[in-house]
Amino acid sequence: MDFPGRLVRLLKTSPRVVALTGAGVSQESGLRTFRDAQTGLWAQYKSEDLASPQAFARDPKLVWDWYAWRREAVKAVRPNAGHYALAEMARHISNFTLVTQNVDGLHRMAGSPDVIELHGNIQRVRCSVCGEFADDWIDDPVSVPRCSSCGGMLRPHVVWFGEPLPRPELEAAIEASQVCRLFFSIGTSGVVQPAATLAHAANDRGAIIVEINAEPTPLTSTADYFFQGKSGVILPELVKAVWL
Ligand code: BV8
Ligand code: ZN
Repeated sequence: MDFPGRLVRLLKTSPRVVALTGAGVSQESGLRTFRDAQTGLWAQYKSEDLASPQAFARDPKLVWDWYAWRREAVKAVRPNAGHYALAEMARHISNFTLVTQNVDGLHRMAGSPDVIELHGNIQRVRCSVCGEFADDWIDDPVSVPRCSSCGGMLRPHVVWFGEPLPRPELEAAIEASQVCRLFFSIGTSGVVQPAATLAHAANDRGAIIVEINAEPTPLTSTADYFFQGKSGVILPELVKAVWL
């Protein structure tokens, strides 16, 4: 695959780089994206309706089981070449910040230990009352497992719609986006806020915007470069073109 010389030369100079990823980067690992997440018994629910404090208040067991189902789906897959290529980029670029909207933990598994998980991590569980993390719990068919400290219901350590993002992670992502020279937006439809503002924060300060996505998004008209296709194919090609 050919890449514009200007982009390759820029990457060789090891500029400050931010990469924001979404569900599309995990699609080639066999995980459904958010927009086409609902299959089988969950098909009758909109993701946004299950991923909210209101849904948990209304039917905690339904929401708990949905996350248990997704947790098993994540356990059954492995990172793909796109995840590994981003981990490789971090080895070549001194100031590389990887930010993800994904809760699947696949970036960590691919060797990106300092990935900023803006929306949490589905493998982690905490108490919905006292906030204490639980490393293990007893799943039973009728009720949501309880916190061993206060007896409150356990919940996934993810950010639900209507809930604020964790401040340290959000601030770190905004700061990095405001000073980067190159901003990659990869496998995200760019509709969920405030994550979708990061590319614009970078663009407003003159950064070069590179979008890699299977289809155009609201960001495409702003991007300096748009590579349409699969991130698990394009990212390894880019790494090869620049550093190998
Ligand atoms: C908040 C965790 C306030 C849970 C998630 C302003 C305007 C409008 C609405 C809002 C606004 N501000 C806030 C809102 C509301 C809301 C929001 O943005 N709604 C959207 C739907 C309009 N935002 C919130 O509620 C946020 N909280 O605002 O709190 C507040 C503040 C202070 C105090 C109190 C309250 C919280 C947002 C986070 C929600 N949690 N996930 C869980 O996972 O269960 S969001 C979840 O959905 C994911 O994490 C991800 O962020 C998002 C899905 O988006 P993508 O990752 O982009 O995935 P998608 O499927 O959409 O697209 C995939 C793309 O990949 C596609 O384009 C496809 O073409 C492409 N693709 C597919 N395969 C490939 C590929 N590309 C490359 N290669 C491939 N192989
Ligand atoms: Zn508790």
